[in-house]
Amino acid sequence: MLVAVVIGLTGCTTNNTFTRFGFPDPVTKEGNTVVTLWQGSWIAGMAVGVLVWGLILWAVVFHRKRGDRLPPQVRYNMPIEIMCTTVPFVLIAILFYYTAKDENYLDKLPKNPAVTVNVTGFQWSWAFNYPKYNVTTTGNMANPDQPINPQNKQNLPVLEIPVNETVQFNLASTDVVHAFWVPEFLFKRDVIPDHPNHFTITATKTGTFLGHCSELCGVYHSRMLFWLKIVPQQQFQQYIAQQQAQHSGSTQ
Ligand SMILES: [Cu+2]
Repeated sequence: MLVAVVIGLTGCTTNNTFTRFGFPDPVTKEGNTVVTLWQGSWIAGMAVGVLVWGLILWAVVFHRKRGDRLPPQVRYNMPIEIMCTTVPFVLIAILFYYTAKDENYLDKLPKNPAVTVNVTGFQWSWAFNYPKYNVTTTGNMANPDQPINPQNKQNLPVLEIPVNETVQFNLASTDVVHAFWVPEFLFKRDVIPDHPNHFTITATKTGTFLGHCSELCGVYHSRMLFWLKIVPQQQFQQYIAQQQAQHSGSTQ
C-alpha cells in the first residue's frame, strides 16, 4: 500500500535532477513514464530502507545488552517467519507489476506512426532513412584516424524528427551489435544484425540532443555519435523538402 501511495504521489515532481534521482530531463512522452517508474522504485526502496534503519537503531538503542540476562528469544516464531516471507514478496510483486506494465507500454507500436525512420548502425556511424519521403542521411567517418575535437561535432549525421508526432524507429545493423541511445529519451535499444528491432516515441519538447552508440562495437565506438533535432512540424516538412531537392535518396 505504501509503495502504491508513493508511486501515485510522484507524478507531479519531474522538474529537476534531484527529484528525478539523477535522470536527465525527458523529451518524450515515454521518457516521462520511465522517470515515474524510476522515482517510484527509489521512493519504495528508501521507504523500506528508512523502516529497516529505524528498526536497527531502535534495537541497538533500546535493546542493548544490560547485564548478563539473555533477552527473550524469538526463534521459530511462526507469525514473524510468515511476515518476513510475505512482505518482501509483496514488495517485489508490486515493483514487477509496474515494471511489466511500463515495459508493455514502451514496446507498443502504433498502427500508423506519423513518421517512420529506418536507422542503420554500422562501424562507425549511422544512416537515417525516411522511407515515406525517400530521404537518407548517412554519416561518414572519412578519416577515423584523424583525432576529433570533442567541441567540434559538426560533421555528425543529423536525425530530424517532428515534435508531438509518433515516430517509429526501425533498427538494423550491417555488421556488429550497436545500440541506439539518446540520453534524453531515457531509453536505449540494441541494433543487431539480422534481428530488426523497433520502438516508438512521441517527442514533447523541441531541441538538439546528442545521440550515442551504447554498445562497444569496435575501435571507433565512442565516435559513433549523431545529432537528434526535434523541431516543429512545419520545420520538419521544410527539412524533408530541402533534403529531397538537394539529393533525392543519396547521402549527405
Ligand atoms: Cu556502435
